Amino acid sequence: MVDHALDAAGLAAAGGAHLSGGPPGGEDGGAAGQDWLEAGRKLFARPCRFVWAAQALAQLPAASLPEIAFAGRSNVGKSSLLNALTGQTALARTSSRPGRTQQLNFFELDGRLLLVDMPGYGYAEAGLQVKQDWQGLMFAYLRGRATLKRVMLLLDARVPLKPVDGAAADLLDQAAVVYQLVLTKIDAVAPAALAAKQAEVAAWARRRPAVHPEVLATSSTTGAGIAGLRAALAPFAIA
Ligand SMILES: Nc1nc2c(ncn2[C@@H]2O[C@H](COP(=O)(O)OP(=O)(O)OP(=O)(O)O)[C@@H](O)[C@H]2O)c(=O)[nH]1
Ligand SMILES: [Mg+2]
Repeated sequence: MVDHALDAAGLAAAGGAHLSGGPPGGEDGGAAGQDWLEAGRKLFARPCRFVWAAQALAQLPAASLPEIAFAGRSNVGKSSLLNALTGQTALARTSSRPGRTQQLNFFELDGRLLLVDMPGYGYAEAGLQVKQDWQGLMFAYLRGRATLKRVMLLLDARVPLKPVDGAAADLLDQAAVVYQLVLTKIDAVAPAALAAKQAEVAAWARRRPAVHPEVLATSSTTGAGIAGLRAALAPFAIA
């Protein structure tokens, strides 16, 4: 398993405390933005491997490296996004049927960052017990994990926001876990619809205290926005 220990100073130096996690200047603007793009490109070109799966809180790996969790409704494209980020086709298992990921899956990137693929919430067809188990684990993890630096909260660009998305955002706001909204599947919407979606999501986020102001837009299918997402995550990796 992961054997790196980090103290608070190390985490601050890694960027969790003083870098906001976004490439300053945006994906195409400014020298600092370009630096993060390059840092993200290099980081995600490094090996990434599955290290752990947890089905219950007691099974979580010891907190060590900074963690980035990918959360969102079932089928929103969390596992696909992890594969796109790491340039691997089958690192995380994906499926067209909701409910594919049923554990917290931990992936170690270059010994510098943990990426956590979460089970989806809001999966209507799951049995009540299964649903309560997954969601209980997911929420307990999000609320209580000391090394969790940021949650990427994924929203499907093709479908309206759902009450369960609001519930997840409420939980993160209450737990004061900084989270960033990431639209997925933007290849499947026309430019005008995407612009309307971005405005809708930005308005939805406006009064939420713990949300990062920048909404990212991605497609795991075409690779759109993936470089920007890598740049947003690069500041959290230990040096
Ligand atoms: N068009 C399009 N389809 C996508 C994209 N990303 C994922 N999908 C599809 O969406 C479906 C769900 O993808 P997953 O990555 O398994 O979704 P998930 O959020 O991990 O789902 P759970 O593990 O069930 O919570 C699959 O059929 C993917 O092929 C994308 O960028 N564009
Ligand atoms: Mg999944």
